[in-house]
Amino acid sequence: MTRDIADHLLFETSTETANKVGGIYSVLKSKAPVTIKQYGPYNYHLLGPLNRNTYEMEVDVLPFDDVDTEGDIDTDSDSATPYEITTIKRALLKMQERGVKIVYGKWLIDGSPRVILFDIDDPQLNAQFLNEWKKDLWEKCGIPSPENDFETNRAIMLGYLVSWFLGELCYINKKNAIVAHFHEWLAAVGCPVLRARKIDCCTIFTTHATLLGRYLCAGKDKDGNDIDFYNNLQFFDCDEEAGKRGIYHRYCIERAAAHTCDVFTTVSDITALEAEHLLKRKPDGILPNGLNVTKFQAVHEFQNLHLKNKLKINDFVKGHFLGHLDTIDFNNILYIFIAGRYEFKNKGVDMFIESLARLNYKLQCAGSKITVVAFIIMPAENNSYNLQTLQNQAYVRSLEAHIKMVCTNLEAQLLDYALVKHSVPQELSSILSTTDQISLKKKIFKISPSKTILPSITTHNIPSPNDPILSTIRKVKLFNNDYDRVKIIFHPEFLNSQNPILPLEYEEFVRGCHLGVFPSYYEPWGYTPAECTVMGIPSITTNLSGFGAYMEDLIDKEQSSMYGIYVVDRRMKNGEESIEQLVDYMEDFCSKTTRQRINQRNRCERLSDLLDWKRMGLEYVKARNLALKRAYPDVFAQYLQADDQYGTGTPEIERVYKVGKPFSVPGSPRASTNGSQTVLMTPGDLGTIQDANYVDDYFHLSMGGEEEAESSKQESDGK
Ligand code: G6P
Ligand code: 1S3
Repeated sequence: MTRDIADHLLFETSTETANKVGGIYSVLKSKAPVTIKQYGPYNYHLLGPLNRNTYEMEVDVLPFDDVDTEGDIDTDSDSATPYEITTIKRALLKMQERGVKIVYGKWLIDGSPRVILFDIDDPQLNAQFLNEWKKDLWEKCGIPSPENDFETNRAIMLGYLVSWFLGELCYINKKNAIVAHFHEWLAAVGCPVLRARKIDCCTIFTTHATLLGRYLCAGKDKDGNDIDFYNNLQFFDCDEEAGKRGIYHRYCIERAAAHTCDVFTTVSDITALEAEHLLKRKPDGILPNGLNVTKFQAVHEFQNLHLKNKLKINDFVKGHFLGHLDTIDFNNILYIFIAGRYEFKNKGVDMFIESLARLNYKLQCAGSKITVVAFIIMPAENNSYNLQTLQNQAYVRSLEAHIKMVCTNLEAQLLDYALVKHSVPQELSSILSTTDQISLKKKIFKISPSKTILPSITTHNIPSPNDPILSTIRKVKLFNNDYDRVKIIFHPEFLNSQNPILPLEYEEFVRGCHLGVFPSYYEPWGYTPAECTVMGIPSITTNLSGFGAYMEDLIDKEQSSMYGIYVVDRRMKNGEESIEQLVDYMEDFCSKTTRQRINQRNRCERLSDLLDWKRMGLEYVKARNLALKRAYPDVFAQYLQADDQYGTGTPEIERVYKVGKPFSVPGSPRASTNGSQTVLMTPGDLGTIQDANYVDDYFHLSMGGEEEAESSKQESDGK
């Protein structure tokens, strides 16, 4: 059957669609504007499970029963409900008739993409279908699923519902080609099922981490030693390793998705290598993660934000270190942090703490006057805030409020004094009323902070006696003593502006800090350092993280620290050497003057274009084109011929986006940010989507290119 591949429909499926969990939510959300720009409002939908507790905050619900369920569908693009939407709604209605509960609506984010959320937790639906589908998955795809793996059961429910929907749609909609893109194994059961059912659509699977990779990196070998993952990639017996960890069935789903999709991708070179060995298929290319970069009108604005938010962190630190503030100079203080999901080894928290202890020692030996406050923001089991933290913060806030009140009185007294005496009072007591003096004294002495109680290393009560972070802090003896130049604060919850002790959104907190430190061992991409970069905050990462390796490929090694991009080598160096390198980077950072830090932040922020979806999104476009080409080679070839108006074999729009110069040669940073139309390609071995490297493989790459071409022309014309 001939389907229109240029006017295709795109469906992206993930468990994080309109459901904030982790990195994939950030990918989908930040990518939405460029995807909508390419597809318009009707050709792009995101699918996922319904989170009954939160969907109302995420989605503007729309009706889908407002279309006729019988008769021909108007293909006129000007009709009230476009053909694409009518067919989608009809498919949903068919499913609803059979008892599936569905929420259809617009995701309340930039770009407002449409979402379809299936209630996979509905007990009735589970009772009706789960066992049947599990049996089918075994019989048709050879994938086993044990009785009580809740997560796998949900993955199966989602996979079958998505396949059902796409099957219905293909039957109703005979016009548009369909691209189904699945993110991560949890959402990827649809890949093998669609293939087994021979549904007329093409599929892409993107793995954002492999199951086995994550487990192996975090685990120990049989002798209790850390597993040397990257040097043994090719030697793992994957079935056995998955079996030993009780995840064989999940691994089967992941591997089946990788092998049954038309185009297999991942987010970085390092994860591609891992996938090739652990999932036994070399990815067709890399889809690196971008960000939706918003630029300030004035360059200095982000610097002002740094100062504003730093002052808020200062307020918190004043409370936390109450009784010890005489040992902290707020003109000489640096805030550094690590943040993310609590994966002690994978996220490099072990290395972070060890290097902090060494930095502390070095700063002490050098007689440094600097104070480094290192925050660890990682959710861990806790029983709310500890008393000391709450009391200290409450005391500082109430003293602050009281002083504000006294100052109001003081203004009037000062005015009177100046008018009457025509001079400046030499002593505060000469203008401060006795009542105010007494009340202030009482307030100040209400809490006499004890010097003997050290500032807490955690803000919360953490019940586990073996918490890895606390145990390691104890081991390296970073106890926030007065003589310590490096202080540590473990905040075992994500931040938000309602937080009673540190009322900041995560973004505000990052802006207020000086340096993010993310020495990950297992990090397929790593949004945290990327986010730092677009906010102009320097960061340290590793060449085992997708982001770190990506930046290392783009910026000359000798120059990268000037841009605030420090990459620790955890791949070729041993653990000890990597820690020393991390300490050196932090020490180097501590030696900078304020001016140097300001300049570094400016340079860092200028890199944000490298991470913008406007560039990164192109790899997604290529992946979809490659999928269409593989699924419909003849139609694809015909389309290209028809599109070749200039007889050059290159469709016009695509030419605008061709890469200007190879990445191996230019100076640093290696991609032009001067508004030219060249597109950044994914660096590295695998690089850009394979097979799709030829001009003939592209068509319809419009992502606002014309607009951009015009605006950069205007810029160069000086308009
Ligand atoms: C921003 C502000 C400056 C301030 C500086 C402090 O750049 O615009 O006014 O001096 O932050 O930087 P620091 O690295 O010392 O926090
Ligand atoms: C994964 O989330 P994670 O923190 O478990 O996907 C993210 C989005 O692609 C990626 O940034 C991260 O490195 C992966 O590990």
